[in-house]
Order: sequence, then structure tokens, then C-alpha cells
Amino acid sequence: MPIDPTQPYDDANIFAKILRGEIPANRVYEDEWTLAFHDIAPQAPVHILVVPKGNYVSWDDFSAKASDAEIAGFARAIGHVAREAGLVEAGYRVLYNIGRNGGQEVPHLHAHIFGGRPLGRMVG
Ligand code: IU
Repeated sequence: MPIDPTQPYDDANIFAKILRGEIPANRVYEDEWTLAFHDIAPQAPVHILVVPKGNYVSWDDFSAKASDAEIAGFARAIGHVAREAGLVEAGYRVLYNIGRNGGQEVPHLHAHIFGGRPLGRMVG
């Protein structure tokens, strides 16, 4: 069920629980700002989720409230994870589902990294 992107942050959401270590995830990377783990229902040979550690529901929330260091750390982590997953040469896709129209289901901002096969064009 897609979420309301303007809802207050709910710290009972599944990614908050993963971030607190309350439930397991197949983690691939962690630093001061970011955690990355394999998606539980992969849509491509590589499907990794990258989440900021701060409590942000949507991109709107993150871009308005996160510090420059958090935003830079998150962006660098996405690049690092894609590189470590061996996706740089063949290419990959980074996707954010935001809110109702975007089809977002987990109310903690996350980037999907897809790779490992041709993904097709989404625009143009
Ligand atoms: P969305 O962008 O909010 O629609 O994507 C949520 C993703 O979280 C989706 O790809 C799920 O397979 C994934 N996921 C997960 O990796 N682990 C979980 O426990 C749950 C969802 I719930």
C-alpha cells in the first residue's frame, strides 16, 4: 500500500527496525550516514537498498532537513555500493519511489540500486 509522503516519521517502520538492528537484513555496507542491504524481493540480479540513517520519509523531507554532510554521505554511499557490487562497467539504475504516485511502500527514504542485467529505458 503506497504511503502518504507527508506523514510524520514512524519509527516502527521496517527500515527503522533494520537500522536499529531489531530485525536482520543482508547488509552490504554501513557508514556514519548510511546503511545498505539486499532487497528481500530482488527485481534484478543485483537489487540493493541504500537508506540514510536519519529519520526521513521522502526525498522532500530529506532534501529539506538533512545536513549537507548527510546528503553528501548518502550520495557517496550509493556510488560506493554500486562500485563494490561490480556495476560500474555495465551500468545500473538508481530509483526512488516517493509517496503515493511513486508507489513508495516503506516510509523511510531509500534508494533502490538495480543492476546485473539490461534494465530497459524508462524515459525518452
Ligand atoms: P518501495 O520503494 O517502498 O516500494 O520499496 C520497498 C522495498 O523494500 C521493496 O523492494 C521490498 O522488497 C523491500 N523490502 C525489504 O527489502 N525488506 C523488507 O522487510 C520489506 C521490504 I517489508
